[in-house]
Amino acid sequence: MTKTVKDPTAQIEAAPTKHDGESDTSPLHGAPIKLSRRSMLGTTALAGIAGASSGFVGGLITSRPAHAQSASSGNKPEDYVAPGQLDEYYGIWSGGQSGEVRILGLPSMRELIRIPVFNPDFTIGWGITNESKRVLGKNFPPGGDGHHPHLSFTDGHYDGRYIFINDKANTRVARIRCDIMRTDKIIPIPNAQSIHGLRPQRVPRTGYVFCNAEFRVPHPNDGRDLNDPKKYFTVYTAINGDTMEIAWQVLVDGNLDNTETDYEGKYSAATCYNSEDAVDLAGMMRNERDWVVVFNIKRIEAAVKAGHYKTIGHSKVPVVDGRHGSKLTLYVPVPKSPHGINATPDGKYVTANGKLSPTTTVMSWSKIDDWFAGKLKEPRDVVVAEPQLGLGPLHTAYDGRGNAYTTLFIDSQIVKWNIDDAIKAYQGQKVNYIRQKLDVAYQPGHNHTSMGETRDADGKWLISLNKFSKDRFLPVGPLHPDNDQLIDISGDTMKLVADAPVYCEPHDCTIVHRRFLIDKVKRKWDRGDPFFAETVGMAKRDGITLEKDNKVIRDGNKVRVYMTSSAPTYGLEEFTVKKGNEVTVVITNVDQIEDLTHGFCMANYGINMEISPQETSSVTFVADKPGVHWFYCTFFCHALHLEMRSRMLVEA
Ligand code: CUK
Ligand code: CUA
Repeated sequence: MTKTVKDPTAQIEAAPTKHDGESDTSPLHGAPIKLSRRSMLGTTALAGIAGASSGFVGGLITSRPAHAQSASSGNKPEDYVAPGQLDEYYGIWSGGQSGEVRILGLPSMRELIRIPVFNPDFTIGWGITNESKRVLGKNFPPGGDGHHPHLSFTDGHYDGRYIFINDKANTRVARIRCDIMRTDKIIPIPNAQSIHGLRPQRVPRTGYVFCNAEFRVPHPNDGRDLNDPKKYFTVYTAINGDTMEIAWQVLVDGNLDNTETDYEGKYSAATCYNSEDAVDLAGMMRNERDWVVVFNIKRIEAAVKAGHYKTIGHSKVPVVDGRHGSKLTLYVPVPKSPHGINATPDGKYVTANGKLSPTTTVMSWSKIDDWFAGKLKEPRDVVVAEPQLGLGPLHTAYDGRGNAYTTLFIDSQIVKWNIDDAIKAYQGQKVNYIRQKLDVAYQPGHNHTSMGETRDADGKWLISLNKFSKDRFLPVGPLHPDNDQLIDISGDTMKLVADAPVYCEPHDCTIVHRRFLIDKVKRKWDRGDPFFAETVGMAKRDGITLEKDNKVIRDGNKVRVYMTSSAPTYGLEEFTVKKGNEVTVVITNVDQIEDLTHGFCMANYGINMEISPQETSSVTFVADKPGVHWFYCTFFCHALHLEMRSRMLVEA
């Protein structure tokens, strides 16, 4: 991932937005707010937009020529990070359909490392080594579709323990250890199909990891009720983030899209874009309002404890009923097919972005308290603002100074707006809450501010994750990279700073100040690390001291080969096995020097793995090809790196 120069074409549209032809009172609103004509898209128009597989995107964006920046000013761009300097922020990027997580440095947007999660990876041997197979499971699917990487919290601050991410493709959730930046758990979610939204509990800590199953399916989904969508359901899931076991699930009405949690540990909430329970596009867009479901965590825990749950099929997970009428949930009607849901860092509000409505709905957590306490009549009474922002609002991020930044997918803009002013406008005051609209290139989905999903929101940087790059980069074939744009939000106006092409399709990211991670990240392995503890246990049973022994253990048809690696040699110059033997090679990198990684590649066996300083890695394969097979080091480790190779002799 390379960054490009500053974009001098950054357009700033003067606030306020013009509401041409203001005349209609929105039927979507509780309060009388004037909506512009173009916001009044009926279902037919929306169907046109959603259905236009070709024309709509190309038609709506105006292609801007890429301007090369003349470096004449001599000013360093805001994102300049000099050679040898460290970035101020870690960017935790979803790798989308690649199934990986990527770690970037910000503001440079330099890609630092990739963490294979749901995907096999030949570089480090993810999906090849025994250690990774224990995480992936035996018959792991070839990949995953990661959308939402989020760090664990303690009291609303990042605590640098874990990153969690969903797999929409194969209905799983993974955990990455921040200290080694390696995936350590992947679990399937039962009674569900397609895990989409994911958010760790903020307070008191993570705690729960909440995740949404997006697709409604029969329960159990074993061939019954195939064509009876009325019997389809979906569930909201709470995972115990410490054990990665499922704590409970909640049966809901409609589907689930994105999820969010509060700053008090009382509630989580999810958007629903299919309150219609439809199985076709037009049907899913029929209602003018869908809803946000709010989950009352204490009440759900009490219901589980009291045994007020059922189980589904073979799963033992307690499933409580949170459908309409349940005391465990609150359904807030919200226009229209809402998508992103984001809590403000002051802990007061949560916004649901309208997607097919030009509005964002702002709800108050304390009013949600009141509703559950029976003090409010209507679910909509928890709404405190519903600003009209522009077309296709998807996600909102915050600067910690009372401003919100919402992506407008259809308008291809980021709109900056003020939360307090939006609340005043909802109460009928004449205030302009729009601060600025900034064109982005093109069609943004998620955005994220530096530290913006924590109490430590610092309002310095905003990332716009754009789905289309069109003409912004050198052409590289029919598949274009996405374009992640870095925006400086430290001043009164947003300033576009850099374009960063990325391999498709990072839906989401988080931006973490380095002070929350830099001291937690290990620079070499601890010999006692649980990641390879099972392999250490096997060696112990074989009477092997991994740090010094170079030995072959024969155990019937099984052969275990233990060796060290130390630049530029393996501990064994050769080992001999018989054709058909099941061979396990265990390598311990005894080098102590930071960054001195070795590899192990067995020629013509499809095997490669990484062994970083003080790490033990192992791989098991059947020696099915007789002959001489050189194994060699794949990480350039020494002037004699090419000579770091030995032989496996396979007897016929
Ligand atoms: S979702 Cu993709 S742009 Cu999976 Cu968070 Cu909104
Ligand atoms: Cu060891 Cu190259």
